[in-house]
Amino acid sequence: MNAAHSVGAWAAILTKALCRESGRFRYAKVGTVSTLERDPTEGMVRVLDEDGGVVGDVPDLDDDELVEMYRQMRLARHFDERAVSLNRQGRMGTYPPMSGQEGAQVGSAMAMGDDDWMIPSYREHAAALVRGQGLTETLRYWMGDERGDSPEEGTNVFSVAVPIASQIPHATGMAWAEKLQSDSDHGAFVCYFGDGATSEGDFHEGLNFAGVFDTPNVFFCNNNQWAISVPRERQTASETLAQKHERTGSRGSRSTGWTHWRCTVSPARHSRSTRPRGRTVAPDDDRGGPVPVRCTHHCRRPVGVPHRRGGGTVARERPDPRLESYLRSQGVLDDARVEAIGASVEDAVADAIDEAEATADPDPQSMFEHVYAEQTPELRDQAEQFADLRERHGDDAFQIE
Ligand SMILES: Cc1ncc(C[n+]2csc(CCOP(=O)(O)OP(=O)(O)O)c2C)c(N)n1
Ligand SMILES: [Mg+2]
Repeated sequence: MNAAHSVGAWAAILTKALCRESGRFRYAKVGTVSTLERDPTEGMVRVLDEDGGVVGDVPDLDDDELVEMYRQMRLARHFDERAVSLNRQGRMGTYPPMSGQEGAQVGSAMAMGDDDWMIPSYREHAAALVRGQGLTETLRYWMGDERGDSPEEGTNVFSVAVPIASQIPHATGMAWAEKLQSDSDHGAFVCYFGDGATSEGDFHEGLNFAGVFDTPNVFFCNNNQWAISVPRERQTASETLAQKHERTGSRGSRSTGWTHWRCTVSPARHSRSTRPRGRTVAPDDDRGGPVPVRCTHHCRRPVGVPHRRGGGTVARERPDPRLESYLRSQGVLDDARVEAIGASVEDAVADAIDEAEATADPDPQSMFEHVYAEQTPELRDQAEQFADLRERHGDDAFQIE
């Protein structure tokens, strides 16, 4: 078992432990470690060793929370594997896998309170799941049905953002709007993005604005070490990604209980031999953070459409075995319970796939309805042209073989 296990599982636990205080995010300024330049043991805070033995302070989370975290990570991983398989079988379109990042996603999402908002990129399936976004909806979305991107009322999950970093100014704007309505009682707006997003103008603008207006944001950088095929060390000359935050005047919360979590992560060190070496968060060392490592391709395109493989396809590490070992050693999990969790996870995903595939396709015309509240003249023209083409050639002419 290698260090990537600590990465996922303890990213989840420590992320949650660090971020939450009385059900709300609290200030925890964390940073990054450059992937190649730093000693991987520097500043390392470890809780468990490879075999699940305790080597640090175990965060104060009760057994039920830890088991739920374990279950959610297994569910997310199984969902991811099935989704990739559906894609390979031509049953689903593009799909961005998140295997290797489920620890950071599950931990951070479990740290959120009911009134917090999650503003995702395109890869936060596990975090959205924790927030209550249905697996069926996530599948529908990646099958090309926009209705899958309309989470139920109360889940507080914002739309998927495919344009890199575009969700960051949105998150800042949402938080600012909320703050203008109530300066005292509101949740945090937790915005997820990748390491590559920190090279975008939207990232700097969004964070600058958040600093100036002291908005209730948490910026959560899931540094999986790659922007498609470009490794972290070639994306920026900045020693750390966290440094990019510092000029925005990041600071802690005022009186409301929410805070800014300037979170940029990357304790996972990616060695040339593809053996990632992990480290986890230290609340007081001002460095570290959740530690995802992308364990598979950037995304899965429809069958027949090649995608440059790029890097990041490290061994398919799982975040849950170390946590499982620990929970077994505490008498919290045993074979029967682990098996039951595995079976329930498989059933849940199988049911979601059945349901998603049984859902009638949306009206193709509806794709013109989701961009603006009111259609622009250009979109109206396109919608009319499309309707005309459908009438003349039939919908079968638009099917992708
Ligand atoms: C504005 C914009 N530019 C380029 C792209 C093409 N693109 C899709 S994913 C990606 C890399 C993003 O990397 P990162 O932010 O690290 O997120 P990850 O995919 O690793 O989660 C790029 C450049 C895009 N979607 N949007
Ligand atoms: Mg990335």
